[in-house]
Amino acid sequence: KELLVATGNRGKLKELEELLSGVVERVRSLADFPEIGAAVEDGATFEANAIKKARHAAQASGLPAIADDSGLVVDVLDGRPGVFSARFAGEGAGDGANNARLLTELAAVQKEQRGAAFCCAIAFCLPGGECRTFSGEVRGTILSTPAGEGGFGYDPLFLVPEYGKTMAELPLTVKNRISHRGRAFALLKEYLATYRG
Ligand code: ITT
Repeated sequence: KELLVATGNRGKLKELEELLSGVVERVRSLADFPEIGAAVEDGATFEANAIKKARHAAQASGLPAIADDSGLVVDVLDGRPGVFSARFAGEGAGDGANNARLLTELAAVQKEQRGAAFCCAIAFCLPGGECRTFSGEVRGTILSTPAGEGGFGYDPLFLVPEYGKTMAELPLTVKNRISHRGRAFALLKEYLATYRG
């Protein structure tokens, strides 16, 4: 069985490929389908955006596809940046600029008020258009200075209390076990075990 992973984010792709190893026979990426353009991510929720991306990729490729829409939901920012996490510091902003923006917005916020969650929705779509979504979440605290070289995005600022380490300080296998993406993926995996396509 082949599965297309529809993401342009290299950090996500690496994590999803690791999670999928042994689950599907062959993982394809958008690199194999240069003709597939980006889907418009104008949904109000992670689930809606994940479906937009996966449905577009499945229809254009003729393969079952998954897409991940995820982000950081910060308590004191009333849930921002949420679905806008990739462009918190503006369209095309990189991880560095987004992290800097987060630190600026939280500059006056005390440690106890810096709670946040990483949220992830993974959509699985068939070429015919049928989709399912699976969601996961992990809670943590936003630090004032980055730590760690692993992961991507906001990981260096996201402290996982149970480990006393940031997501960027945890090995990929550990991050995948506890993360929003890992949790959403576990539900997808259960579903795929029963799916006969
Ligand atoms: P695709 O849509 O092509 O998959 P993207 O980077 O645009 O890639 P999103 O719209 O879902 O993806 O944005 C998610 C953003 O949330 C991402 O850019 C990160 O900054 C952040 N994010 C998501 N998961 C994360 C994780 O595991 N660790 C750190 N940051 C994460």
